Amino acid sequence: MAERRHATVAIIGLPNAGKSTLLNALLGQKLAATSQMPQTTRTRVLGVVDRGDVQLAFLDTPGIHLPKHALNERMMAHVDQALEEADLLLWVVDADAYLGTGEHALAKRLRKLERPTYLLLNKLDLLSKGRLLEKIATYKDLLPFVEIVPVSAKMSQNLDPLWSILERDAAQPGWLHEEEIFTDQTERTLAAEFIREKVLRKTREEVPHGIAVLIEQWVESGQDDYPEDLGEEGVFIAAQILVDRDGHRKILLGHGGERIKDIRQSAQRELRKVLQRPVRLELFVKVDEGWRDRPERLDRLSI
Ligand SMILES: Nc1nc2c(ncn2[C@@H]2O[C@H](COP(=O)(O)OP(=O)(O)OP(=O)(O)O)[C@@H](O)[C@H]2O)c(=O)[nH]1
Ligand SMILES: [Mg+2]
Repeated sequence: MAERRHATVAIIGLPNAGKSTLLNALLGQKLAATSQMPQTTRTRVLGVVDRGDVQLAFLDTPGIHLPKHALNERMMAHVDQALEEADLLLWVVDADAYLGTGEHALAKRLRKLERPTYLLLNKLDLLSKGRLLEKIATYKDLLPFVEIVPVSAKMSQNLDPLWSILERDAAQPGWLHEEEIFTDQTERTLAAEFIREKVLRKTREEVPHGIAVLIEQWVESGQDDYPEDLGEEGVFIAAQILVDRDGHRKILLGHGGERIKDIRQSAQRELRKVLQRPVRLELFVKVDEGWRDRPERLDRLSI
């Protein structure tokens, strides 16, 4: 039998490039919230895949941006930590967008780091062959990339070459994580993240950046206060959605409470799938001005 090997692989890049979509595609399971809003991911999310003798531990990270609040500083600290821990770096770019100053700044940083870096030209499904070739030419001299791989995270396209490359290059001896461990996300964290995802998908503009979700109650069947009509083996979840100001609360509630109802229903559906049991969800919207700059709040949110 061949010796076991592993690699910790950080998925990095600018906001909205498709990093979390890629993590979910690689895991074959939804672990990370994704949305069209930049700055969706706020922490590091671990997803482990064992392939034969090789264990690949992926770290999804927040999109790199200039921090305006303590929240964003913590997000960037998660990126720093992932860069430090990783053996290999997957730099995901939105190949349908222009290469700009953000990419140049990141390239400069990575050049100093001297870590094996792979460029993933994501959103391949949106590009013609001609444009893809142009993009490769535009990006290839940014850094001495080990490989450049065009992929579509959303459509799970062209992931096989990526797997082969990672299996080839994972060089650390042994395995880092136990066989049955595939993530560091708890059910509660996943629930909070997917509730936030639904808010991001159903609101626009500045509202989503000022939102956080706190799980207030988590009641399993058999415990006091469990709603018996939920059936056996279900879970009752009450969550608070924090907003930065009263105007945002009104937007979230919507006319006659229509929007929050819609958010609650789609989050409840998603949580049933993720937790694989009956779920009843209650949501409360609470104004907590300036929470993004209060360390104790950020601690409580585990950001
Ligand atoms: N067409 C297309 N869209 C994609 C692809 N991958 C991701 N997207 C979309 O791009 C948007 C951003 O995806 P995310 O995975 O949330 O991006 P991210 O890099 O994790 O973003 P942050 O967490 O904000 O840094 C979402 O609307 C995705 O559906 C792809 O391969 N093709
Ligand atoms: Mg993300």
